[in-house]
Amino acid sequence: MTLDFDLAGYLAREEGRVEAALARAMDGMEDRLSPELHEAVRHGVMGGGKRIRPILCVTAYRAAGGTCDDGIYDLAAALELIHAYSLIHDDLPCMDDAELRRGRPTTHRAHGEDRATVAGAALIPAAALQAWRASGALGMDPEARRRVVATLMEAAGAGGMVGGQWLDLEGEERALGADDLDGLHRRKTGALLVASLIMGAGAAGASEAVMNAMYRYGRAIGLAFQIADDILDATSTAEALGKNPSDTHLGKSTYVSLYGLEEARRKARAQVEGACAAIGEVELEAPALLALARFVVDRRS
Ligand code: GRG
Repeated sequence: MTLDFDLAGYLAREEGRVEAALARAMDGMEDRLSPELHEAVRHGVMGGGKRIRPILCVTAYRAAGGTCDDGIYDLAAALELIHAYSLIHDDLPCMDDAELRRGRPTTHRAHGEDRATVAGAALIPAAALQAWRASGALGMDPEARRRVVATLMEAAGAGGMVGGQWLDLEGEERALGADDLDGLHRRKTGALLVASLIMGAGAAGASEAVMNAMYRYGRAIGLAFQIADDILDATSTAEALGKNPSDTHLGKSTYVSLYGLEEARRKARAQVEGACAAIGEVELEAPALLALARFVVDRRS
């Protein structure tokens, strides 16, 4: 069913619309930040990347019957603001101490550690405000708006990305078992991917069955995404990835160190099949979601 789907064309179109929404978000922050800090924020947000989280959000929205085509991109941009903050902070000297991100110097290398730290922090409330305002502009009722902001903040917080980051730091130089590795990545990487789908489908007023399918799809592609990330870190180059491979040097347990390359690839494919099955079970006509699930493991960066 996905064979005829023009994923490259779809990604190019969607990326363009996400970029426009992010540019609007950056303009909206300009009068509240000094020019230097605004530049650091822009460096972290506008520096490329696949934009997979907002693209999943708008794709889930449309698959669930959403029709307000422009406004959904402003809601989806809130996910990318959280993602951008996490990358800025993850690259800091006290974290991964990375030089390169998306083929350019990391935010702290380009703008200094103090500005990068504050720029990342500024993006967290900015994302919550972005989600609140965009959900209002979409005409969502107050309870649905509250849920959409709570979904984003819960995924970003201690039970999600930040909690996963801490487990990741604690796990350095230790050999983690399968359950610990899954638990860590369901929080660190998976939670925001799940939130992308739930926010998009929720904004469309999806039924409980569809929300449930989106949740299962998101959980599966979340793990597949991280397995693919570990495989790329082990097999690719800084030039192709736009960042330096770092897992070995940081002493991290990965799906490759735990299972080996071939088994890790098999596990990623199995998660993709599970994700597609979840969509099939509720009979959603969503070729873009099926194609995106495969993209998560076939991507080159
Ligand atoms: C509070 C100091 C402090 C640090 C916390 C929250 C956090 C920093 C880090 C979260 C960890 C993290 C960066 C998770 C995401 C991991 C991941 C797979 C990133 C790559 O995402 P892609 O491939 O990147 O979507 P692009 O560049 O395409 O957007």
